[in-house]
Amino acid sequence: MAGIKPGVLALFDVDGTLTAPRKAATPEMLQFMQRLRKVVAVGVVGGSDLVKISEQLGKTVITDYDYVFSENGLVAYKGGKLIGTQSLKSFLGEEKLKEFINFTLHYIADLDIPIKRGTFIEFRSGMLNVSPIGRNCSQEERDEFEKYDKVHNIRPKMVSVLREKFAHLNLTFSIGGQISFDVFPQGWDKTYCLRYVDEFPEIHFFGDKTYKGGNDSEIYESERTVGHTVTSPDDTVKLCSSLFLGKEDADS
Ligand code: M1P
Repeated sequence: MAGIKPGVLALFDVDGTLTAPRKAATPEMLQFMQRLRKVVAVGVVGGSDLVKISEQLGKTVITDYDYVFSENGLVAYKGGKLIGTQSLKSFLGEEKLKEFINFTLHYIADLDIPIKRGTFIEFRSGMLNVSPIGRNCSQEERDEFEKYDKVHNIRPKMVSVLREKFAHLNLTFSIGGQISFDVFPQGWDKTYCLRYVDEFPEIHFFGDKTYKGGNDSEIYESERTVGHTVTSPDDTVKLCSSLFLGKEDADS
């Protein structure tokens, strides 16, 4: 494990913390992370699947970091090797899954929003990702939907209907990005990944959505982590520089 401060892990959310939402990390950020790895162990934990995390952090992401936790850690990699997966299909069973998917697709079909594209439900290993506009919209359409949603609350309204209808399934609905929300069993939030890092007595977590209801809130509040709220990738670099690399770096 890399790092001259043994027992310390710096764990980062992706969107809004290492990158602008759904955008690729800058070369400077990727270099900074490798510099940090010389001092402490470094992990990333995102709500997205590995394909999207790789688009943002690079194709070699699983070997570039000590830990990579995609889907909140429901799919976990250590030192480039897969160390754990969780299956929503096995957990819920086909009948309950089908009931949920059917209802959700009907709800989206009846939804009157300016435009719709494709891939309204993405079936992942440990979660479903539901998007009213459809995941294969363009970047411009994605940005427009986000603005529209802020005014019309399409996702919050949909989540409250699904939460009530499927209360018996004890699901968590997490709005972490621009056009969608994640659905997974209670407890399968980002704290899930902490089971893989027991060996670290000191875990620093960095995230932008650390407020109540944000998809970083549970891990930020966990007793296992020292939580840090950041406002942008630049803020992340600044904070980590002063915490781990010494004061002068904070201003460079
Ligand atoms: O990492 C935050 C979220 O990023 C994406 O959200 P969206 O496509 O709505 O911007 C998704 O991959 C989502 O699962 C993830 O939580």
